[in-house]
Formats: sequence, C-alpha cells, structure tokens
Amino acid sequence: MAGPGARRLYLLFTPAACSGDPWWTLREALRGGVDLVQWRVKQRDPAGLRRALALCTEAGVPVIVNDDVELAVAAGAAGAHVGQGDLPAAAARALLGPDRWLGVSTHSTAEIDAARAAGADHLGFGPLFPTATKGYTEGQPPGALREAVVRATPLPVFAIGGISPATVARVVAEGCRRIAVSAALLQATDPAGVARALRAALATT
Ligand code: TZP
Ligand code: MG
Repeated sequence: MAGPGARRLYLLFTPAACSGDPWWTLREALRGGVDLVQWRVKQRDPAGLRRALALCTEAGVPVIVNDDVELAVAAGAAGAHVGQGDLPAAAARALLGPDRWLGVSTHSTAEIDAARAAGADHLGFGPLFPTATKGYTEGQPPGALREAVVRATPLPVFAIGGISPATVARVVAEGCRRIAVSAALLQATDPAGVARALRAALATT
C-alpha cells in the first residue's frame, strides 16, 4: 500500500464529535476523497476501531490509531500517531516495528528534528489556526508551515488545526499539500462535498 506521503486528506475520526451518525459521516468522507483516517477516541474502543477498519479497508484507505500504539499493532492498523505528551516517538517506533507507520505531532522546528531522529514517517504540524477541537486559541505565525515543510523534507507534513474549505488556501499558499481535519468534516451536513472541496483546493498548484 502506498505510504503516508501518497496521502493528502487525513480525517481525524472521533465518533463522538460527529454531528450526524458517525458511520454515515465516515462513509461519506471516504466517498468524498479522504485517503487517510486516524482513529481518535478518548476511551479504548476496539470494536469501534474494528468497524472503522472494515469500512476504510473496503475503501482502500489506511487507518492510524491515535495514542494507543499497542492497540494499533493488535488491531492490524497501518500505524499509530503520538503527540509530544504521549509515548515517546522512539518507543512508539520500537513497538510498531519498521513496517507500520509512525506519525508525530509537531509545533516547532526543534520538534520536527526530534521526530525525524526518532524514526517518524510523517508529521502533523500546527495548529495552523485556533481550534476548539483541541482548545488552541492561537495558530502558528505566517510562514511557519512553509518552514516546517522544508525542515521535514523528505518526510510528509500534514497541516492541522482549524482547516476547512474556507481556510485551506493558506496551507497551499505556504507550500503544503496535505491536511488533517476533524470538525470541518465531522460536523458537515455534506461530508462528501466538504472532502471534495478540500481535495480540489489541495490539487491546485
Ligand atoms: N492537533 C492540533 S490541532 C488539532 C489536533 C489534534 C485538532 C484539529 O481539529 P480541527 O477540528 O480540524 O481543528
Ligand atoms: Mg496524543
């Protein structure tokens, strides 16, 4: 399966954050062009993860488990994602082995360097904009995403935080073509339409 660098639109899937039926939301988001999914829940829910994996596998889309690296391995997910306060990236890499993907959240060039050294395959960088989803009241300053993309190369960087069809132009303007999105998709009345709009914006040169 093509690696994380081949992916553009990464859905952070939290069933409890969906305004409609979560499984309908996931199916619609996949139909609209989501090509990577993160299973992101507070309470361990292996049955929910299995259901998400089944839907995504049918769509040919890999699933990455947030925080819970052991569950990612046990469930046969494509990989795991860790933040700066989670299991250290090097320990996550050791648990995942060389073949599963490791994503790491970063907020600065120093964190990017450390994540690379620890064996990350791909990075989140943000928050690009303030977002209630994670309680950020300030976004990264102009130019920070561009610098992050250059610093991370050859690792792919997914811009994150407050990204929607109304804000995605800044991602593209800063030379990034990958985004991770929660609320704009999970709270959409038309998740497929929003996913399509985001994909179209990312496809512009
Ligand atoms: N990390 C930085 S911002 C964020 C995470 C997990 C939340 C992104 O969610 P949204 O709803 O797309 O702003
Ligand atoms: Mg985390």
